[in-house]
Amino acid sequence: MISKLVKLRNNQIKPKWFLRQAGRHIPEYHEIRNRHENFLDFCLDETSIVDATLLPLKFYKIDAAILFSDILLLPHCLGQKVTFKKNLGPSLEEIEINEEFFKRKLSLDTLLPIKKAIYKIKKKISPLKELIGFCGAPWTLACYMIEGASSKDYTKTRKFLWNNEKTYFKLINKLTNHCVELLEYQYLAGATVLMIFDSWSNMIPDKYWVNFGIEPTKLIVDRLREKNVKCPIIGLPFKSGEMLIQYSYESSVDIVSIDWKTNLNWALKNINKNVVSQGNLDPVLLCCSNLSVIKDEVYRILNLTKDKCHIFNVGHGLTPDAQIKNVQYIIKLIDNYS
Ligand code: 1CP
Repeated sequence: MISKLVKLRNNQIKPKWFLRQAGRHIPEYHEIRNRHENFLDFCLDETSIVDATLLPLKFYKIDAAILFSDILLLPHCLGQKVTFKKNLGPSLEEIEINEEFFKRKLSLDTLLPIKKAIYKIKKKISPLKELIGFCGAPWTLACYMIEGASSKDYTKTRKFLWNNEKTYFKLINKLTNHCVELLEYQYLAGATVLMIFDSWSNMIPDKYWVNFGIEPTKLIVDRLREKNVKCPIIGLPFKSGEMLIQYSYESSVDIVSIDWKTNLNWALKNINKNVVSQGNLDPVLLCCSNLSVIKDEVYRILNLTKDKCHIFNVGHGLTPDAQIKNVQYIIKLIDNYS
């Protein structure tokens, strides 16, 4: 499987790309964004998907394009209305998690523009570059679907869990199946790496961490392998603390994303040695005006990962105020590091 992963494991290549690289920090992004009033229309417009996906490759010498999409397309394809209000983030229609809901099918037809966009992107990028498709992990999707919005603590979701444990397990199971469908769809269209974002795994009550933080991801990866999906799969268990270690052994992912809060030295010593690591740079550093501060941090990561299989990346998404020249500076530092 996956000659590039083997090369990476043998430390022959040091790949780099940036989480949320296509987004709001590049001025041209806003020109593409402004073609559409509704963000989901943007995510389902073939030309805009192609343009936004390719945009960061015009500015940065990076090894991967990340498909311009959003994890909340999945609830949308399940018939839950999703809207994005400017500066307020997503808003999801309140739904009843009842028998009718459990019968709903994922409307893959809605995703046809994504399939067509993937074909086009693949024709336009070098075969040496990866195209990363992705989905939200079941726990994170459930958080948005129940809470109805972003939240600091997902109280409504956790209350729902404690009051309706059985239904919650059923919901996670349903979302797990849909994640498999969505990722397989992206893979068959041409994505060469898949990623599972568990952006709110830090909200999983400890009692349920294995049930909701590890098992669904393991099921997704194992089912994709049964379906002959052969590409590398990345997991991002955001701010999972010590659970990162168990996740690296038991989730079946090939690559584990290390967030910016985690001690990289500790993580590298303790994670499964068969798993490739990615990330850890604080994305906020890319807004910093002092280049020597940036250099110190980049070197800290490069030195710690010198003899390891590590993909250089940020430890969470780039923020809208990230500076293009800082990203370019970091890429130069990585390329010149020996
Ligand atoms: O930016 C890119 O490189 C493009 C691809 C991309 C990705 C990988 C977007 C476009 N969204 C995502 C994933 C995503 N979406 C995640 C997982 C990664 C992470 O943890 O950051 C999450 C949690 C979302 C949900 C989401 N989409 C939010 C809420 C974030 C929160 O704090 O709760 C928001 C605001 C969005 C909208 C969105 N998605 C993507 C962009 C560029 C935007 C901004 C929309 C705009 O105003 O233009």
